[in-house]
Formats: sequence, structure tokens, C-alpha cells
Amino acid sequence: MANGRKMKKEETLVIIKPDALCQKVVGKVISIIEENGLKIKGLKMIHLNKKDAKNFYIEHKGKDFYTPLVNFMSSNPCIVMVVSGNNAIRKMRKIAGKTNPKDAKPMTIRRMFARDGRHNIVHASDSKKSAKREIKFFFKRNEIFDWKYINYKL
Ligand code: FUP
Repeated sequence: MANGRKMKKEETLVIIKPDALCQKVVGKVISIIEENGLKIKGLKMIHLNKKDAKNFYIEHKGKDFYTPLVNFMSSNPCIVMVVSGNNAIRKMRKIAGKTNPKDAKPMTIRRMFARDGRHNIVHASDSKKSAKREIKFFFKRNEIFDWKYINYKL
């Protein structure tokens, strides 16, 4: 138990977006994720085409920001990751911060690195259902590794 809440081992989908690559903060974002006790179980670089970007963000179809969002997400490659840990979905959302960096708390990834509510460095699944769909969108099961911690320190 943590904060009176039941611990749930979960997997979530994280996208390190094209602006993070251009700002050279990919390593920093990954470090923040690791330092928060989350485990990387899958990782790859992918250049989304417009069709895939549209499908990924299908829930936002019709909104004014949909087309610019699709254009941004397909403008350059992304890093996609399967991240796991206790309450990984909620934890990753907390580390990312609110969609718009102006609303995000200090020390969150978006507050530290994002330019605005579109160019906001990371995506993190918002629910168990989304995580399942989004992980499947990018990863085959054999691209997700169930590795064990080994202490190599002398
Ligand atoms: P989040 O779950 O925080 O990523 O936010 P949303 O699901 O609401 O939005 C998904 C993505 O749409 C955001 F990451 C960026 C983009 N977006 C905009 O470009 N403008 C907006 O006003 C809201 C979202």
C-alpha cells in the first residue's frame, strides 16, 4: 500500500515526442522515468506516418487541434516505450504533468521542457484501457521484455 491506495503492477505506453528529440532531452526524460522507479520493458524509435498518427489520436478527431497534432506527431520520429511499475499509469501521468506546461506542476517533464499544449514532449496513457490499446498499437508482445533487476554493485 502507498498513500492508502492499493498497489497495482501496470504497464503504460509512453511516447517521447518529436520536440523532445529536437530539444535533445530524450536522455533526460528517460532518466526521470527511471529515477521515479519505473521500469522500461520496451523501447524503439518510430516515424509515424499521417495515417498512423490519425489513428493513434482518433479520440480527438474533429477537434480544432487534431490536424496540427497529427502533423506535429508525424513531422519527425518519436521514441515509444512500454513502462511498468506499481500504479505506472497514474505515476507516469503525474511525472508528465498537465497537457499544457503552463498548468503543469514544477519539476514535471512538461513544465520543465514543453513549449506549449501541443509541443509537450511526452504522451502517457490515461487509463488501463488506453494503455492496453496503445501498447498494442506500437509493440508486438515479443518486443516487451520481462527482465529482472540484478545488483551488480560490489
Ligand atoms: P494528454 O492526455 O495530457 O496528452 O492530453 P489530451 O489527451 O487532452 O491531448 C492529447 C494531445 O493533443 C496533447 F498531448 C497535445 C494535443 N493537444 C493540443 O494540441 N491542443 C490542445 O488544446 C489539447 C491537446
